[in-house]
Amino acid sequence: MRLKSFHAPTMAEAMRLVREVLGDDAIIVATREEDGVGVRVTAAVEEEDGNLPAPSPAPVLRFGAPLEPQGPDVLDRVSEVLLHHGAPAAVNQQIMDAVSDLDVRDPLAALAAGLDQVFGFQPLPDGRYPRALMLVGPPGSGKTLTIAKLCTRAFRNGRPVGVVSTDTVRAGGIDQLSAYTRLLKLRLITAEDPVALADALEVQKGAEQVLVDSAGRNPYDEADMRELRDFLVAADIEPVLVLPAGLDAQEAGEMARAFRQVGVRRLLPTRLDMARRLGSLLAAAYEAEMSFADASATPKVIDGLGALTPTTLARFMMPEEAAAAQRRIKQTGTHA
Ligand SMILES: Nc1nc2c(ncn2[C@@H]2O[C@H](COP(=O)(O)OP(=O)(O)O)[C@@H](O)[C@H]2O)c(=O)[nH]1
Ligand SMILES: [Mg+2]
Repeated sequence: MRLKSFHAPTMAEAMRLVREVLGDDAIIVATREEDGVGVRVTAAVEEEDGNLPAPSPAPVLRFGAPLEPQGPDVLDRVSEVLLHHGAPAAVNQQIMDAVSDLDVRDPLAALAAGLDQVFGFQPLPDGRYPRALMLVGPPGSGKTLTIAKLCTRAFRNGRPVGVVSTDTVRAGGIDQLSAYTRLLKLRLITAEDPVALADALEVQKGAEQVLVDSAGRNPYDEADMRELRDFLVAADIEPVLVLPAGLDAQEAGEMARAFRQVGVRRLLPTRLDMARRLGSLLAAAYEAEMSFADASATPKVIDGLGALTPTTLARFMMPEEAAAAQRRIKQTGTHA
């Protein structure tokens, strides 16, 4: 499900825009009066959410169906779920403020719409991209496995990518990745220092996309982060922070802020399959003002990486509701 917001002076105009852009199958998730400027309508269309092993879409109102105001139970449920996940109070408050302003009768859809208003969602490019993408983060966060997943995904879509590793100091840093690239018949170039990285990217210039693996960094160690920054300014490189789910929320927020200092704007969470509390991810994205990119939810290299959307994130946060929605769809064959 893809959510999109429309602003217009009147409700009729907003509905016309929804229909024009998203078609008759659009689902109205929420409507909101905006003082003095008109209305904001959030609508959704069903579409594949990559291959994250998440449950089904949330049941929401079909286009044209009358809007039912949300009951207090919707707000209670969203609030309960947010408390369970343990994000900092300021983050929860922002989400609750956004959700309270909406008319949604379903907790899953309400949470998705709230997340959509508070966070940015910017999936990694699939296809030609001018900047090399360098995955950065603390040791063991899942950078190398994610590079392998991205290579595999690109390979399956018939788009071989260029791969460079800068993780040359740690024993085995290269071996782990070269085992995957060999299978995919991709050439892995290693670059020991920023100058070598610039040269490696020059060599890979023809590739549709270049992925760069990096050594784990201690975000609180100035020398470590200076070294990372030296790599990042070597060429036109976009860093993406890889952070595992399940960390302490305050810690994750502080770590993400340190990576923001070296220019990171996108967050790619991993180990969604191994955590029941995702407050640390909300804290990281919120405090470091990062958008959510894709997410990893299995240790298997062939799948489990997909774009994180407000809906997929809400499903991971509300697995019970997501499973119930899945069962309803199986029984009735509809989302309504
Ligand atoms: N269950 C699970 N394990 C993961 C996921 N992502 C990474 N891992 C595991 O986390 C460990 C560290 O991953 P690795 O890619 O080597 O981390 P790096 O040090 O950041 O390169 C490995 O055992 C991975 O298999 C995930 O989404 N789910
Ligand atoms: Mg690694």
